[in-house]
Parts: sequence; C-alpha cells; structure tokens
Amino acid sequence: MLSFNDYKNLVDERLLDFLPDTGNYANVLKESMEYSLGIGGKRLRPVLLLASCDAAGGDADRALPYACAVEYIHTYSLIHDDLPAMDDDDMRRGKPSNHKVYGEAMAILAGDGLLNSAAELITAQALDLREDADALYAHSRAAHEILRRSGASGMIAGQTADVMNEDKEASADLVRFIEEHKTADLITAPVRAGLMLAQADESMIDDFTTYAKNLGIAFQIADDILDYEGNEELMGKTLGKDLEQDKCNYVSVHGMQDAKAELHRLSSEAKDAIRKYDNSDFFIELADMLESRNN
Ligand code: GRG
Repeated sequence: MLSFNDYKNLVDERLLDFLPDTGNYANVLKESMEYSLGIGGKRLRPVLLLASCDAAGGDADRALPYACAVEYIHTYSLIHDDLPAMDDDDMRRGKPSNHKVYGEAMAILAGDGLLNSAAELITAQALDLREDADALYAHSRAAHEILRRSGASGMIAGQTADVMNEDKEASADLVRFIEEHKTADLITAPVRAGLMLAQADESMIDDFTTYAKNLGIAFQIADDILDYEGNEELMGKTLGKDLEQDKCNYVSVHGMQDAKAELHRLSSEAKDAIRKYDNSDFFIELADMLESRNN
C-alpha cells in the first residue's frame, strides 16, 4: 500500500493523458476540460479506487484508467453543479468556476465531454481482456458499478432530490436520500470497483461497502458543517450557500450539535466495518482525516 499522497501523485501524473483529442475546431473543449481537472481537488475518489484495489492484492497500474475516469465524472458533476441553473457558484477548487472562464455553453459541453470521456476510457479497458474471462468479468462489474452509481439511480438522483427540494420543508428521510446518492454513491463506487478489479471475495466487498457508504455520508455531513463553520479560502468555494438557498441538509434538519455527533458515529461505523483487514490502517487514517477535515 502507498500513502494517500503517493496514490494522489499517480493520479495527477496521468489524469490529463487519458482525455481524447477534440480536433482543431474544438480545442477550447479540451482546454476547458483540462482547466477544471487541473485546478486542484483532493482526488479522494480515484485514490480510494487505487487503494481498494491494492488492499485486495490487485494491480493498481491497471486500475489507474478507472480511477481517472471516476475523477472525470466527479469533475463534470462539479462543473454542472456550479452553473447558474444549479448551485450558481463562481468559485471552485479555489479558482473561478468553469463557466466563469469559458461561459455557460462551454461549461455544459466540458461536463458532457468529461462524462463521455469517462465512459470511453472505462469501456476501452475491456478491449485487452479478450483472452481472460475472469478479468473481463471483473472489468464489466467495475465498469457497471461506476456508471450505475454516478447515474440516474445514483448521483444524478441525489442531485435531483437536492435541487428540487430547495425552499421546502425537509425530512430526515429526504436528507439521508440526498447524502446517500448525491455524495456517498460516488465514494462507494470507486471502493467497490477497485475491489472488483482485484477480484476480491464478496465478504470483503460487503465490508468495504459498509465502510464506503458510512464514509460517504459522513463526508457530506462534514461538508454541511463546513458550509456553516468552514474557511472559504481553505474550502476554495463560496460558503454559507446552504442557508442562503434554503437547502435541506443534516445541519438544517437536525442542528449543528447532532450533525457533529452523527459525523463521529458514521466515521466510527465505517472504521469498525474494515478493522479486521490487513491493510485497514490506510482506510482508518483516511476516515479520521476526513472527520476532522477543513477543506
Ligand atoms: C450535476 C449530476 C450533478 C451532480 C452534482 C457533486 C455534486 C453533484 C454537487 C457538488 C456539490 C456538493 C456539495 C456535492 C456533494 C459532494 C461533495 C462534497 C463534493 C465535493 O467533493 P470534494 O470535496 O471536491 O472531494 P474536490 O474539489 O476536493 O475534488
């Protein structure tokens, strides 16, 4: 196993290499996709994919395209979320949002381009696996996992529930739906996909699914808390928007004190699910780091 930063460096070194050529008349599309990928980001999701693959004895090099594809999907979701029709945010990752630099039309296209590039990149991995039925099956499961959890029954469903329920009376159930789908699905997908690529046994996949789901919900609650109490410079985006836009989130429904207690409970549950594994240190330290994060 490597450190978080070493996995992150592997991703950062290759992230732009897997983008398709856009052709002379569409250079600006590539520039705009590269802009949002290149301005930073914690790379939490691709790191989780590589580390999960490693933890189950898989080949992290072979998993790298899948990891980069997950970051493409995550980045597209941020570009679209920042648009005036959605969250309307001028800042992302400490820099002007994509539409502030390239305009709304290009930001929509850059998001579309990143999503499609992710699907191209993932599906291309199958082309080398013709002779190995087990590896091809592992690939198909991982590909389906990433595309399903980022899709209309996953992240997009969560974003829909979020966007359609601004200014409405929120229930605890609705808030959990948003946390699970908008955020936890794209944290669970890379963990499960990494394990699937490594052909881990099903009980390990189940335990790490519990870890990832709890970590993902905790990650969103931490984000809600930071929206009230965080530092704009460290977070790299405008804060206080949840209150301004009357968003339903854990803090608005349960209050700050309960939110902090729930964050701690979820983080503990995540760690307990995977403690018994040899390489659990990496995942336990990550949960601790995310619980006390300030960016
Ligand atoms: C537009 C379909 C669609 C979905 C958007 C990701 C998202 C869904 C909205 C962004 C706003 C938000 C608060 C999402 C919750 C998940 C989250 C906290 C994303 C930010 O992830 P980080 O902190 O970002 O990992 P970096 O920049 O570090 O990669």
